[in-house]
Amino acid sequence: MSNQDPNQDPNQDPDQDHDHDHDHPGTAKDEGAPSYYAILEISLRELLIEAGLITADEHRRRIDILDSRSPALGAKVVARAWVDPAFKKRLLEDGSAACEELGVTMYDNTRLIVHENTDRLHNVVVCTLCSCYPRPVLGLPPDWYKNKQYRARVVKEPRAVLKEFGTAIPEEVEIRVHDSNANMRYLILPARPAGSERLTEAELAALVTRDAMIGVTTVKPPASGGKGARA
Ligand SMILES: [Co+2]
Repeated sequence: MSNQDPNQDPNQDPDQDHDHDHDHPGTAKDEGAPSYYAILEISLRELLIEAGLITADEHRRRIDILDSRSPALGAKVVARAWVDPAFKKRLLEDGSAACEELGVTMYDNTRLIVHENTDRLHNVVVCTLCSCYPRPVLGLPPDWYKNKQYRARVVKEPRAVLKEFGTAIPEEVEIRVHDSNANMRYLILPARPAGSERLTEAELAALVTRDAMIGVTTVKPPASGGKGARA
């Protein structure tokens, strides 16, 4: 442990980095005592149930729906669009309806809009205001998506921000930034990588990452070229 001497830095959080050989009331670490936010959540939930605004069962079912969402769903949608041109057309016309076709329900009454990345256009998603995100198809947003730096900078200097993600977009490729809101959520349909021609739909889905569906990265060609790759 660094900072053995608590007098070294008077501004340092006294709980941060010293030896815990004494008790902090209410902050027991090993017993798994609830955090401030956990207590807040429990209090609010119990009040809502007590007031008859929600039932405990409704709450539990809602949490189950949220927990069931992950980038695997979005990847499934992307892979289907890559192998099925008719589905891709429907997806670009009405993202919500096309996802529902694959059993991905839009439980939160948001409209899903899908934008396709091509060799002339690169799309990227942000919520400049807060953290609106296509949760039905991707689950919870990553921390950086909610970060103020990302939200402020990607609209002003998208090319530079993408570069920081390791994504170099050629100058001749236009970049469009899509600002999500309470009603409209965006999913990016990444370009299908070269060398993936003979992969199965499931193998294609395995290539698709969360970040590629937000638009901060691209989908990389299959490792070692994949079994269907050209030499
Ligand atoms: Co928002």
